Amino acid sequence: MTDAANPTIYLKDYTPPAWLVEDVHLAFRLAPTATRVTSKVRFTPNPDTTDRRFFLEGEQLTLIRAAIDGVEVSPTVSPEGLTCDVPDGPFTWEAEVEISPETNTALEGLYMSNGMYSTQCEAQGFRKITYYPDRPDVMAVFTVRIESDLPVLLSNGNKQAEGPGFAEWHDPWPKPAYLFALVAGELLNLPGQFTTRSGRDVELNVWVRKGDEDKCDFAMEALKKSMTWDEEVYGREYDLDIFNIVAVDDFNMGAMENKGLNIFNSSAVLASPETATDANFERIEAIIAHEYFHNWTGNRITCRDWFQLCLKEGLTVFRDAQFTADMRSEPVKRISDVLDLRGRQFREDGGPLAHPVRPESFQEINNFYTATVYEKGAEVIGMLKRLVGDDAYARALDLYFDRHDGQACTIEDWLKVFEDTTGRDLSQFKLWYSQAGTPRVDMTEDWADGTYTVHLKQTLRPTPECADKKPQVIPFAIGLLDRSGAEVVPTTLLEFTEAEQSFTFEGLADRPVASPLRGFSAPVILEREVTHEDRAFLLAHDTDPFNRWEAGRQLAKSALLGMIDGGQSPDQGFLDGLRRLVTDDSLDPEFRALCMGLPSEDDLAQALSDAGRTPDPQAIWAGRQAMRLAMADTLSGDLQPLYDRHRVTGPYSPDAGPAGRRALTGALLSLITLRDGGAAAAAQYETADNMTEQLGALSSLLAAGLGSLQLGLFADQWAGERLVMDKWFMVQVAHARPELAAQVAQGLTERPDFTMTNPNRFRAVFGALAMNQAGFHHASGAGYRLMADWLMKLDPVNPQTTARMCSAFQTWRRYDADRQGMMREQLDRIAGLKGLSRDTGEMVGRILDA
Ligand code: B3K
Ligand code: ZN
Repeated sequence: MTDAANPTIYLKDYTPPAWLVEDVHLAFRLAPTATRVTSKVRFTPNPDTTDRRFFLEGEQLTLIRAAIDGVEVSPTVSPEGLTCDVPDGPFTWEAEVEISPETNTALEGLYMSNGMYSTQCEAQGFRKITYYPDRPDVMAVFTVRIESDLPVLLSNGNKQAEGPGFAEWHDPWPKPAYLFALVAGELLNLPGQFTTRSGRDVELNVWVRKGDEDKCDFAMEALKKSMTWDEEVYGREYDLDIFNIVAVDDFNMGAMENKGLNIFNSSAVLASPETATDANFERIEAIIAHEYFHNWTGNRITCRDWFQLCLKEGLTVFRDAQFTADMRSEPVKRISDVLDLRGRQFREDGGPLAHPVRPESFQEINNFYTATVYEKGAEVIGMLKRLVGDDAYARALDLYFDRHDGQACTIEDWLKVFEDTTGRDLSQFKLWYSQAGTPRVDMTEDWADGTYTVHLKQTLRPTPECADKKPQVIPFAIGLLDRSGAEVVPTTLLEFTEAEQSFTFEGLADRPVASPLRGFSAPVILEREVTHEDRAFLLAHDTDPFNRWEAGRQLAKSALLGMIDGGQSPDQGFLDGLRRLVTDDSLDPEFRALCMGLPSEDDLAQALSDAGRTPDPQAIWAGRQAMRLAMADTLSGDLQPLYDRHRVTGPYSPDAGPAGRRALTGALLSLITLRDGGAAAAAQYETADNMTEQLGALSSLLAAGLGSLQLGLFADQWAGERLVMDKWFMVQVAHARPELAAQVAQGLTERPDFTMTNPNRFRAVFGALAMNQAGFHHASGAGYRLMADWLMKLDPVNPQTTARMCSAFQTWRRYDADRQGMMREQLDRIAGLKGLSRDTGEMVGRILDA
């Protein structure tokens, strides 16, 4: 779906900028509805092109005046920007514009949130601040003056002057406009200090609104750990005298890596034991690290154009995953990442929103900050590292930083450093960046005369950008075990490059048990015939922790599918295996908790659909409920003793050890609550001194159809805590029975503390509704209708968040004709909305068109 107002932009049309920027001076006179922005930009002709057209992007700006080399000019202004006659050689552009931060609810550009000014410029928000070449390959040195009566005035770089009512900042590192940031408000800071290994003293600050100052310590510690880790592991030091983090309540995503001034959704910074869960702490640590790591992978080396987004995002996600694995447990991190990848990225790759890791076209780039670009983008880096080895990876990265520092780069530049380091030809590997879809690998095995052979076959479904897919390079890690559980062939990396390929292992005494795709060495769907016994054997004995978990997962999945689709009763073999694992105190508690988690409703729907069946969301929900009851019964005598043994006592710590034990006791409590009428959960709720246990108890109760008393107590206790109340909104919708989910969500929107201008609150209700699969897909269609009603209300307020949430409908073709019809009707309604945003229009169009 494309039209004149929403043109499609193509990678193949890239041309270099006609004009480069040497430096920029910006001055802001802040006022809620009439902020004045003056800009002074020194332009020079780009020697790499003869194109001299002059166009500055600018949207929703009121131009007050413009001048070139001090002489007033009258540019031709359109809704997208302006053009004007310019000299042949270098010149100075000056402009003054007026903008209205207070009415900017889209949260892109300069906006106000609870009385503070904040910015979000990535990807194309700077053009809502002033006229400028708003593209990442124009990098410039920025100097910024802010005038306001507010006490705290921040921008990028180092502070060079301040006085009553103003501050001036200078960032010596050339950067694209998308990394510009400004914050002004009545903020308090938690100060900190870091000395880099070459001796630079860096002032650190976490800035928050009054009342939140007791929730910053963890973020500060996470920042220091990240700074140390990047020095130790990647040899990367921080490069300014100050590093500021600011928490903002109204924010479209997690956080933003603006140079020297990272701006965060308050949910990704603020944490105290009483208000944040273990999962929140872990997420905060990972996001702080992610944004900090962008200083090198994203800021010092940025993207030539937005099609190269994975260059910074895939690499930075990969780096933050390495960091978390080092800080916590490597297997647990890998398992969690694969769960997330399969849950979000495989779903995207398998439906109408599938796109390559490096997309080749878009209408609205904000729609491509996706699981594919981020998470599959990180998997691609992981595969590259596996293929070349750790040493070559480290050398290639050193070369990347040396060769490209200060540049705006492409995936070709990235792969070239690996080719130059290793002498490898990566042209086939590059297909991972251009072919959408999740490869399916079919595996069969042979055994004869001491030789074991594995036969692999890869297929990739056609997607709009390419019908005839070529085989990709798949690093396939495999180990072989004997029947005693000893490893007869340790983990070996097979380079699987053909459509079909066989690999042999000779000189074996007995037929081995294969442990394929260890550590999930490639983002593929592995299909193979494997006996129940072999899966149970791997669950008990695999030396690769990921595959041990995977074996349990596959057993759970086939047991559940047998119940949902085949009317079978819960598989006792699976239940007994699970019991052995859960009661084995030699195993990491968090690993055991992960093993207790069943495949999600959406995973099961996807599995059924892959097998050519039509998933029935209600039957899936009932199957999971029945399995959980069967787990509670099989583990019955073990549950309470295990819970008592692992319950953490003493002061709260968010470290991986105690957090892992709380994950296990939380999983146990949810089973106990299915059979004890809620007594244990009510007791935990009462005695909990931390949010993990308080919310865990509440969730267990709600999941068992109990907990109305605690729900009321919770709201009374936390009425003033925005982030805690988001959890309260969320759990009710998440655990609502399918036939009530839409009604519960609707009821919550009628509360005075529900608001559409805060994305966290909106997501708490409607993100949870989309996650509650049986509720969202309830046969009445109430879930679909409510979702569409609210997306249509949100679109004029905040197009970015609306567009993102449309993905709730991306799986519509999986379902029966009635549901398909109802979802289509809602998508058509959204598509027909008068004045629909480009963001939402593109998403709905893609979902419907495929
Ligand atoms: N780079 C930002 C994301 C910007 C999203 C714009 N819609 C955060 C991150 O990935 O670190
Ligand atoms: Zn990022």
